[in-house]
Amino acid sequence: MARKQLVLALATAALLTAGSDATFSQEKIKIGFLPGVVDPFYQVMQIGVEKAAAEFGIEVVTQVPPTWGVEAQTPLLNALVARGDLKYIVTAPVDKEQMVAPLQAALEAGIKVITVDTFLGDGDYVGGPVTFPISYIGSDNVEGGRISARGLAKAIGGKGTVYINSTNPNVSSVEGREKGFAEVMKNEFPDIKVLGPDYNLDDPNKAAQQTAAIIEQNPDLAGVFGTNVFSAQGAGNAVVNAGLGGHVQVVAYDATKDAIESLNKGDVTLVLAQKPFDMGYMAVQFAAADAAGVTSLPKRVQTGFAIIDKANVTDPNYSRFIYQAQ
Ligand code: T6T
Repeated sequence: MARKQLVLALATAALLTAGSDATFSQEKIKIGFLPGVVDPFYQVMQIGVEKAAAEFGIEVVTQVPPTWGVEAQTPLLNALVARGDLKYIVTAPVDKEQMVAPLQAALEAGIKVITVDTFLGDGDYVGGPVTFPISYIGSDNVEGGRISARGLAKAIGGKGTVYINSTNPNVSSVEGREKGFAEVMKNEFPDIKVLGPDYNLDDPNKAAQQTAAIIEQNPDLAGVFGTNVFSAQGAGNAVVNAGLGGHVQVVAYDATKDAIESLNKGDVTLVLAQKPFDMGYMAVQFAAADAAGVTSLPKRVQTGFAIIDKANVTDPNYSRFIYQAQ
């Protein structure tokens, strides 16, 4: 009898264990996706996020700020945290200092953070001032700025005045681009004078107005560097509206269809494509890996670029990186 009871107890325990395992494996991990703003770059990133989520059986809750800024991003973050059912947040912090406290609060509420495209602090999550995110997955934007500077310098023959139009200060991505650009111009091209950056707050109309004013004050302007989608779009439009398309050289960060059209028309010299699909896909992979117990995820992943010009724009090895929301 005692033996029978023991067998029954063991069988029940085994069933319970199996039951709880089964329940555990059926429970979908939920993650939040909070990009910087509505734009073609983050739309492609969202495609990467959703593809990986479908493959890993993860549920994604997406919130996209309508405008760029801490005021727009923070309430959406707080709402994601308040749901109480998210395990991870994949986000592009819109300010490297001001988004630290709200994201730290998310962590304290039990949500792990993965940053994509932009980072917190100085981006060194091992030895820097901010180390709590699992990883930064994005472009090496300082290098992207250097590439842009060399491309623009070549296009203008190594001398003249160039102008940087950018979005906001304190955003790791565009700040890196401005820094890399200015550094190369200073160290490698002493005959090039750099104006700006002016900050357009991610508004293409403002970017166009600012660039038009610069063109007016500097009739000899040789080149323009637009550090992201809306900066390049606005600055490029100002150049064309002034009748200077193809005369003032434009380097555009971000491979939107608009930028590629301008490249084909000869109004833009060089387009830097980032890899937002990779950023989104890998961030979700990282969440899945972390949830599965992986402990050796790299704290920084650089996703690289495709540098597109008129000569390679139809080559599928390059054109595949043009941002297309499917
Ligand atoms: O350039 C991208 C992104 O890398 C940057 O952080 C913000 O602007 C974009 O989203 C383009 O609009």
